Amino acid sequence: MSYHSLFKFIIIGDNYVGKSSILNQFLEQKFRETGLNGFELRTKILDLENKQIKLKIWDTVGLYCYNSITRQYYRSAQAAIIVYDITSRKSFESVRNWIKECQTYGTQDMVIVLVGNKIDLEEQYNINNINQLANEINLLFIETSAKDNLNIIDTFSLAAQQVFKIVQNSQQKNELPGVRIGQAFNQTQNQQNSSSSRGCC
Ligand SMILES: Nc1nc2c(ncn2[C@@H]2O[C@H](COP(=O)(O)OP(=O)(O)OP(=O)(O)O)[C@@H](O)[C@H]2O)c(=O)[nH]1
Ligand SMILES: [Mg+2]
Repeated sequence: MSYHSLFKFIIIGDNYVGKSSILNQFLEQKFRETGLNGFELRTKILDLENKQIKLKIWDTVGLYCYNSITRQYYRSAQAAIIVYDITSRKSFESVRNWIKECQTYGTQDMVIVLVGNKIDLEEQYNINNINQLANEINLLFIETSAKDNLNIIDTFSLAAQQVFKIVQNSQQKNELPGVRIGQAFNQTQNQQNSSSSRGCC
């Protein structure tokens, strides 16, 4: 399928926060109660202001012992989606570490979107200084529910919009930070496609 631009994302965050569930909801409009575990490259065409954007997204495993594997994927990613669980203070406290990982192993203009997932469990909300963190580090911030399909598409659209802006700015300066922009053609609003693969990006 033809597309206007290709963007690469990585989804990170502690174990069990719902990274794979967010991706499943985004790609397949499905939610499973049982967790999924593993590194996986997943792709989807996203419609962004009538442009077909191909997203390649690396799903990662949040356990510390997998961090060295995750680090291999930062450099090629234009955006990192950092997920925490709104019912888990520990997963929120890890956010700073995940940001540090992005700053250390990612590119300088990497877009970071902070996602507070499981908002359907609002009664167990356990985070209070989120706005402070988002302002302090100048992050984009959104709350989601993979279970109820709340703000899932918006999360990826938000990241893609920011990457698009950066690409346009660098094109004006004649720099291209590893993003391929093709000719837009055959654009239709409803052209959406999803697939999954375990191959290399
Ligand atoms: N209530 C609720 N449960 C969720 C939501 N998202 C994920 N879960 C559940 O949380 C658990 C962990 O979800 P996963 O998607 O496997 O988490 P993960 O971040 O991919 O975990 P790792 O791959 O092990 O790092 C699963 O039991 C999911 O069903 C949500 O939005 N609401
Ligand atoms: Mg997972």
